[in-house]
Amino acid sequence: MASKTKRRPATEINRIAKALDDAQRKAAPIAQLSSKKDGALSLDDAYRTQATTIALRLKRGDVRSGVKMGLTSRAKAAQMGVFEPVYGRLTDGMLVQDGGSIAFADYCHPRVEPEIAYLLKSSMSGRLSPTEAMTHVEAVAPAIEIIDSRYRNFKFSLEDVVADNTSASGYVLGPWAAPDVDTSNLGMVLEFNGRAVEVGSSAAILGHPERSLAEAARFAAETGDELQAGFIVLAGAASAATALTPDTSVKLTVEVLGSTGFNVTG
Ligand code: 0L1
Ligand code: MG
Repeated sequence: MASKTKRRPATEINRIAKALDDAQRKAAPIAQLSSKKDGALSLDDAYRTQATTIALRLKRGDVRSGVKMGLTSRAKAAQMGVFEPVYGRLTDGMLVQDGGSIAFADYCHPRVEPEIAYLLKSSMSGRLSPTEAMTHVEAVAPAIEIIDSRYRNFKFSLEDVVADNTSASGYVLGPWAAPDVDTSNLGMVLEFNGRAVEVGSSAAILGHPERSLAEAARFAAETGDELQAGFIVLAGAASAATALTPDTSVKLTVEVLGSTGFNVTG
């Protein structure tokens, strides 16, 4: 990830990471980094900032639980005006139990995305084909990602959103299935209070969610991260994201794989 922008000193990366971490904990969005004079980061520095925000979570007791791919479908990229897949990091503190609840007030402006999750049985890194990547997979599940930008108005540049851990905020996992399920073109329905808000196919995730899985291994190698056995890989959204509302029951059903969901309290 070469860049012409000067590499920022660690003190500056730490300051930006702390501002994003504070915004997340206080549910109080901040101005986009790129909107400030000299605020724009290189992509390298954005990934360094992301790693630093995760280090702050780990210091508070979270444990790394996996990674996520973002901006993987055309609908999603068009919604945000950012046309490049991105990579973020998950911790166990972000896991919302299947059937559990979150409080709307704990978030800046949360949205949800219908996704597919893979559970790794062995570590992987570097340039792998989707078939090679699948040899590291223990199981596959329907998943909902909760995203929440720490920037005002949910607006950002590519570098802004990478620094903000690609808006990663929460994830919900459905039942695990054997990895030989063909995930290339599964119907996906996201419902709010029993009403369909997004209908799509897993094929919208980079053409095949297994391609996104392989991309995660490449991103890990390029950003100095590690994909370990036991990690979850969220392959990315099959559609645009839908804004959450208080007092909402959210359910995702993925053909063959089954359903998962959670509730939003007011
Ligand atoms: O998971 C995603 O696709 C989100 C990536 C970052 C863009 C956003 O926050 O919408
Ligand atoms: Mg996502």
